Amino acid sequence: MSTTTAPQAGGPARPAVPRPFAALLGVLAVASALGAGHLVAGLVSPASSPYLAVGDTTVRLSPEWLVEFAKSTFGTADKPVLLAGMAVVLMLLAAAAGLASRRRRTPGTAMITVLGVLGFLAVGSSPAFAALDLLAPAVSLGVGTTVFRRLHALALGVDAEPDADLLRGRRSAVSRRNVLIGTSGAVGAGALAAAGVGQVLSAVTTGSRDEVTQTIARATLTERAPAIPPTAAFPELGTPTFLTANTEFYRIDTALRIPTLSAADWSLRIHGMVDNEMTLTFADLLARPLVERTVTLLCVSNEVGGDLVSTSNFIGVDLREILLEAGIAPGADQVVSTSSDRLWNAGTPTDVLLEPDRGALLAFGMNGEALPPEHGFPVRMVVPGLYGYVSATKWVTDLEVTTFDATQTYWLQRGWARRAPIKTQSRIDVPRAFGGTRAGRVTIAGIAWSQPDGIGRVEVRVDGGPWQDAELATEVSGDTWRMWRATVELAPGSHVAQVRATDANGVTQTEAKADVIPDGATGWPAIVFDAT
Ligand SMILES: Nc1nc2c(c(=O)[nH]1)N[C@H]1C(S)=C(S)[C@@H](COP(=O)(O)O)O[C@H]1N2
Ligand SMILES: [Mo]
Repeated sequence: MSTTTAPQAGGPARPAVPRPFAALLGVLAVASALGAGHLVAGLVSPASSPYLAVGDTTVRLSPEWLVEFAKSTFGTADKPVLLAGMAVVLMLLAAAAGLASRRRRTPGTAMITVLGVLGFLAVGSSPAFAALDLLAPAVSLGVGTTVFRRLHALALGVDAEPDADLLRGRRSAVSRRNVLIGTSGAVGAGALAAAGVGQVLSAVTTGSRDEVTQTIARATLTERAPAIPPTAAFPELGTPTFLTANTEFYRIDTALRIPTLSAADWSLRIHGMVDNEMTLTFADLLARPLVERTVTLLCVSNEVGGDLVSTSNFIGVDLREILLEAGIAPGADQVVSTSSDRLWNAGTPTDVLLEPDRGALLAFGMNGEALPPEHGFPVRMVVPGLYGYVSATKWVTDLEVTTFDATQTYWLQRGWARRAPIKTQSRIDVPRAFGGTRAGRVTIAGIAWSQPDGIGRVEVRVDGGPWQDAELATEVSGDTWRMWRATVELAPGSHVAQVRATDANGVTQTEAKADVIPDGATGWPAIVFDAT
């Protein structure tokens, strides 16, 4: 059995790689390039895999009609279909590169280099590009050209010594062929193994908190939170800082075990009374306009004077726009949001979510980093102006558009109200309750809130005397708390200070005391303290 091309008449012909081997060389070179690139990307930065980057770039550069066509034809399989299609095209190009190089390796090397450069361009043009991302395409290019050169030399050898092989009775030709087959098999297996290990590593790092934090740092926000002026808070007096540090943010949930879902595995299903059922992945969120909103969150269980209130810059996407895309059917008055562990849900009034100025969010960022696991990583809901139990679902993975009559959510089954807008409230932070202060000029300071319109006035009084206007700190937004302070003249002894807030529309918080259940505590905060 001859595996070689017969020498042509009229002079010593250049040895040529047998056709099947030629095609195989090209395929193996490109496969090892992609495998090695995927491996390095898995170690360094999953999105920098040249193969995936080319796929992402293809999607980004595709016309809208093509993307829509792919989605409607293949549904959620559109990405696997794209990647498989890319693999077929790449392997055909690779085989062509090999076949073009039966005698000289220059044409194949050139084609493989062009593919490598495409990988560089795809990685480099990614919206989330960082310099280290160039490592994977660089390794790809190096491995691809090296494998091609080495295998090509080996394959030429199969043809190069026909006469010597004849002299040695073909045994050497057969073994050369075997060496080539063995080496090819090893290279192919190595390429697959590298790709597989890269895939496993990517799954570990893709969508980790660190990765999401990096993505947030690089992201371009279409709406930025307002700057917080230093005059917005008086932490030096003893009120909270305007933004609450993530580690200080109050925490309320029923979770015994915090769900540990990576952003890569996260998806949100939007279904029920909608025109278009949707499933959004984390990548889908990142592809939307990203907004940052400063919101003060409150728990309905906050007692008058309590500390279940905190403020954060939340980064995410506008929830109203997503609901409009889903198309809410008439009659649907509730959106039920459920966490990934399915152990908790909340029902939010549809009309509130659809208010143009409400600013409801699917949030994944908190003060510039990914949500901490205990605050809902990877994605939670935030609706300014509603208590958490009817709006702020952490680890959210399911939104069902339905009616209040059809579904009773977690806390409603336990006696809490359907509708739970945050009530206008205030709190005295200094002096500390039952604490002491110096007699004479005494500063009383604290916070007040009235979402979404904001605070118009705060008054204090001491020992049942006349109400006195407090000085209001600079307002950041109606969706956040507002600090206030007042100075009073006090003789030594025990005193009672009281506060009451009035909203921007002139409505003063009620004096009537109410328990936290069913829809939030009311009453004027009061503290007792000593002046000495
Ligand atoms: N999955 C889930 N989400 C949840 C809860 C919960 O128990 N489980 N508690 C809610 C309540 S009652 C409040 S007040 C807020 C608190 O959010 P935080 O812990 O980030 O402050 O989350 C809401 N989201
Ligand atoms: Mo809550």
